Amino acid sequence: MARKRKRSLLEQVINSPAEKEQSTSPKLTKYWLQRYDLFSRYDEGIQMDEEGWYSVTPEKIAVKQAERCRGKVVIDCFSGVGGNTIQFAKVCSSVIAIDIDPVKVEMAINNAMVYGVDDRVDYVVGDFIHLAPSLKGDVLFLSPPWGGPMYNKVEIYTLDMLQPKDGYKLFQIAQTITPNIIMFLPRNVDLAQLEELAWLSSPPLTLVIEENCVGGRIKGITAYFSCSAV
Ligand code: MGP
Ligand code: SAH
Repeated sequence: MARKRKRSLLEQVINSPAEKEQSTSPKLTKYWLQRYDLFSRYDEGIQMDEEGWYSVTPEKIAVKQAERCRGKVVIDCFSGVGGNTIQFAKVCSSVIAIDIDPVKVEMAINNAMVYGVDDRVDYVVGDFIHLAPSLKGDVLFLSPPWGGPMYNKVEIYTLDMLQPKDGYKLFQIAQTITPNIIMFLPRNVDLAQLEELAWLSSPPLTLVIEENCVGGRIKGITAYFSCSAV
């Protein structure tokens, strides 16, 4: 149903005052200044909302994460406005993109259209936690809400701070689908907890941790869990 509205949505975005609003809202200015790091094709009609601005994975990072999933069936469990979904669509055999917020899904479809990959993604509006028992895929990508832009006010970000469930629960649910799990997490995340997740799994999982930088600044940490090379 969401797909039917994609063309009109794209036209509205291109012609709307959204760009002006986004550039003048003080709390979003910092992100707007980074707009081309977030989406290199930003000027071609990319659509964002407030949560989208502060949560989207910068394009360069999303490209790298997607490269690890080349040729696989990927489930983007918290797809937001589609920063990761677009890059998965370019290199993966298929992509399921899930978000609980229908507005985000509309924006993600629009944004995938900008990149010419909208027909390579199956979009689902829904709660990942409820959908999990019916999902099948090779790789699960988790970039859940971190609790807003204040996530970095604590020295060490612990996994229980993740939403909509704590990181242990999210990981446990993910493992019922596949052991190949990728988590995009705050730069101040407790690395010892990630190691614990890997070695407490049965059988223990391989863990690769990647620090993700843009313009020399660390933006986040990607944890790649697998029972074999992903
Ligand atoms: P940031 O720390 O808010 O921005 O988010 P920045 O520019 O690094 O701020 P600085 O002033 O500290 O330099 C950095 C990156 O983290 C964003 O670009 C998003 O990719 C990611 N991110 C931030 N938040 C709050 C979330 C979130 O809630 N969920 C997800 N999945 N990613 C987030
Ligand atoms: N990786 C995305 C950003 C994800 S932000 C990008 O690059 O654009 C986290 C997203 O999780 C938000 O869009 C929020 O709506 C969604 N979300 C929150 N709870 C959810 C749930 N239970 N199931 C699915 N999506 C959820």
